Amino acid sequence: MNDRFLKALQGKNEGRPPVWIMRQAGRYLPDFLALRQRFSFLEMCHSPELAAFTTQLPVAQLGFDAAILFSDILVVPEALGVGLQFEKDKGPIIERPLQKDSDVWQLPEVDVGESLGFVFETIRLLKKQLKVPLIGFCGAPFTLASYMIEGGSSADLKKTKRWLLKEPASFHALLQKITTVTKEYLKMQVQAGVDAIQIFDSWAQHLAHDQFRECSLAYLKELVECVKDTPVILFCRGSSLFATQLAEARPAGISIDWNANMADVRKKIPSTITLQGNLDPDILLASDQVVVQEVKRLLDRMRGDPRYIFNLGHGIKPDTPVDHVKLLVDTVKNYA
Ligand code: 1CP
Repeated sequence: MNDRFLKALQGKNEGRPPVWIMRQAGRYLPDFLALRQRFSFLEMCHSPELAAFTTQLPVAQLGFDAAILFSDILVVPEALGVGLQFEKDKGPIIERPLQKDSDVWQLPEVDVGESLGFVFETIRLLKKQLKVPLIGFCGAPFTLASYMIEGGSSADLKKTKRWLLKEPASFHALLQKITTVTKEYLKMQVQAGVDAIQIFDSWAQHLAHDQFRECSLAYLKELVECVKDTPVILFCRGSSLFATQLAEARPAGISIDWNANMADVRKKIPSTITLQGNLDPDILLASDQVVVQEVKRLLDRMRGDPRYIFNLGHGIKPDTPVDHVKLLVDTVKNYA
């Protein structure tokens, strides 16, 4: 078992850092795109065999030091009964978005073992075959609430922010409901065998300082605490700004977006917390030479840090050439 990734989360890594990248299992991979000609994205998520196969693809083909489960953060809203579809080139659609307080009170009780059983089955299949650690994941309550209110992706989260400012009681009731289901979901991912968890708060950058504390951090803390024997990595867009607040939740790691200088972030974050990140994903769209130069620049910056994991500052872009991903991985692995 390659345990470089887990060692870095324990502060015990030696030599070159471990490497994996956010959204490594889909999007840009030719074999994934070929499967998508035959199956819809949700069919792939719901089928443990297809999801397990897709999870291991980038590890087998590109040599990452960790696998991330092939699934989506939106399977939790789906389990909460709001209806989920993915439309080509439009992204996710929530069929019955929440519009008023009573929609929150009417959300159903969820039997997590039953409604998300396909995820746990995928994990069990993967644990039999993987030779690298498996990262489970979920969306943060704030990000999931925003999809459930906006009905899909949104550039400004206008409806969500209006709700949180006008009706804080029902907004927090919604966050608490999502948190309760997600805690169960994470505990069951751990029972099924994941080695670490990453929590994605992809839309947190829309929050002001105090809103972040109240609507994001408070619930992230609950999630980190509910799986205390399993390392948790927190990511949000805006993490270079919110890093010191995220550290208060005492996660094993924080994944930093590409706006910050990682060495500067390191100085502000307790040495008991691992840092992950933070190459700008657009660099992978540049020339071979620029890819190598920028990967090395980041490696030099974090040289010798036993608590560093090489990653991007956000998910890989769909049009990224696979050769550049391979070049990134090889450059990290050959770094002495
Ligand atoms: O790609 C992988 O490595 C597989 C696992 C994975 C993960 C970790 C997928 C598959 N989605 C996610 C997380 C996820 N999903 C996030 C958090 C990470 C991030 O910020 O990038 C978010 C916000 C989503 C929601 C989502 N699902 C979007 C984003 C839309 C938006 O609002 O900007 C999209 C396009 C999806 C669909 C999706 N999820 C995953 C894949 C491979 C796809 C593409 C589906 C297709 O082929 O049509």
